[in-house]
Amino acid sequence: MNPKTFLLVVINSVMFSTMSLWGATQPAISAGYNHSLFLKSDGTVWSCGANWAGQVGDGTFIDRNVPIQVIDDIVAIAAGEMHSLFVKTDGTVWATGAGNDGRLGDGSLQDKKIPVQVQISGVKSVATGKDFSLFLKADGTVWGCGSKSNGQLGLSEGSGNPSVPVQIPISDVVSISAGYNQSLFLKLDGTIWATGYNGRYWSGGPLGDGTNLTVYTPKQIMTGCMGVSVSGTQMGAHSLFLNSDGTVKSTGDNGFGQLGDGTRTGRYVPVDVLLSGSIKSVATGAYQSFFVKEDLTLWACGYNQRGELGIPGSGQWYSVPVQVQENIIGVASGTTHSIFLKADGSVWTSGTNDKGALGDGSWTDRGTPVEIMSLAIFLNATATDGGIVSGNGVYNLNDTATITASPSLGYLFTGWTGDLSGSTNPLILTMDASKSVRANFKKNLTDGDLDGLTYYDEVILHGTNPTLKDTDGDGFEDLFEVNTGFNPVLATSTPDALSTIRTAVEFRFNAASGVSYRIEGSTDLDVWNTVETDIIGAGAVVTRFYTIENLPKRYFRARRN
Ligand SMILES: [Ca+2]
Ligand SMILES: [Ca+2]
Ligand SMILES: [Ca+2]
Ligand SMILES: [Ca+2]
Repeated sequence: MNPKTFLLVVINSVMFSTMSLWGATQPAISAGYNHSLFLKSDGTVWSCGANWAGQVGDGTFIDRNVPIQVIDDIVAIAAGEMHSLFVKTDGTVWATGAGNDGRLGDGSLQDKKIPVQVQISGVKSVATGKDFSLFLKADGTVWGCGSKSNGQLGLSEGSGNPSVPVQIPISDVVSISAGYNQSLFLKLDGTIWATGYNGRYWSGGPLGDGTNLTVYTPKQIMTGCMGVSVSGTQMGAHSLFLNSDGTVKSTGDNGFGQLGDGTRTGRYVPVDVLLSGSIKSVATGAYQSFFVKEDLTLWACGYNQRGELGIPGSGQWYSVPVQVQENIIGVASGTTHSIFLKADGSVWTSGTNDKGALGDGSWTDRGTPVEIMSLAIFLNATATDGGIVSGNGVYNLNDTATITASPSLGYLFTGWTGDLSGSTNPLILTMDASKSVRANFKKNLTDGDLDGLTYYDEVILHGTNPTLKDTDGDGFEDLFEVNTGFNPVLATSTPDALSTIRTAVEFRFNAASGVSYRIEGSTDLDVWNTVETDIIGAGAVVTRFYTIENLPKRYFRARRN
């Protein structure tokens, strides 16, 4: 098979969904057919791999096996078959690589070896298919350019491919994914819509509408979703749908088990991926599928031709997802190479490397992921019960971070553990490395007003004033009211001052038959006075009741006479 017919296409711009942005760009990775893009938190993009059409964007057509900085001020990236797209912070888009079919969107059909401006603005993310590009604007509209021959731009059949972006008939879109010649859209309401080529009869339907019919205008496929990814080749394509409940469905080509349903049967209607546990993001490669769980373990199924699943391999396939990595927050996969982004910001690559797509400085395939660079440093702050912490995020080297612990009512902040110590709060630190920090809280057990109730008891349990012994001013202290079942914050709920209270203690001992005993009492355990004497035992328990009224402390004992 001609490798060019393998064409892939990738994904994954969905990552870091749980992290807030604090002045730095969210790092991102993207894998093309045989090249790789890396977006650092400082907004620079680094690129390596196949460069025959200028897709690396370094001003040459020379393959690169070490990432080279090609553009800056970037917030989103996408690597296609032979072209690359970059979204700047100002919403403009820049493109490099193969220009035929108009996929670069600059109005030309020429290849470019350095990024040129696309004729569009207001863009927040991009996706790349084989020979077309998708642009998601901040207003929820989607635009496209390049090949439309298979319906991938949601436009009717007819001659002429747009070489500048044209609007696709869909709105309220929050996420886009492009396959070989398919386009999928996630709308704000959780529905997924699809348009484009829908597979051959043997390879399943990547659009998941139950047919193999090409779709020329976006069509609703799913509801209740929070993520989507599609990839494929000329031979077939498959899609993953991430449901809002953390489960995943799949459809399309299943030649290597990439649908994860335990079979190698192509599907036309979405089926359940056999993976339990809450999944937070999904990604697809040409013949592989990836699932990142909430616990940051990475699971994969499909074809592991050269280690592209993230585990050593030489042609194995997996029809049920297996765990392949951990501490993963992002993954991108091309045809036979993959990129893994770990929670500490490090980037790892594996798979085919004949064009340098792994960026490890060699041209040698890697069956086991190799660390090649770092995209960012992270502050990962967590909190114990009793409070929250802010300052989480991604930073550039030597950025200043402010981390603040905020105790809940009734709790106190006790200090930092992990990579920080002490109890300074807020804490200002220099991010010289990724840090994991825990803010510790404890219940506030001080009793400032000396009423016998702790601060926690007063503000959380009883609603009383922690600086006032008698909150409601009814003449009874808070603790007294709590102990006697009255309402300490309601003056009309108050103990009856004239009520009679009688209390007694029961005193019992085993009296042996025929033995004489006496019972003594004491208030200090020192001086004992006889209370009763000449009690003759009968081999049974002797029981007495004594009042303690007006005698707040009395002890009793029985002795033999
Ligand atoms: Ca108190
Ligand atoms: Ca009080
Ligand atoms: Ca009171
Ligand atoms: Ca009261």
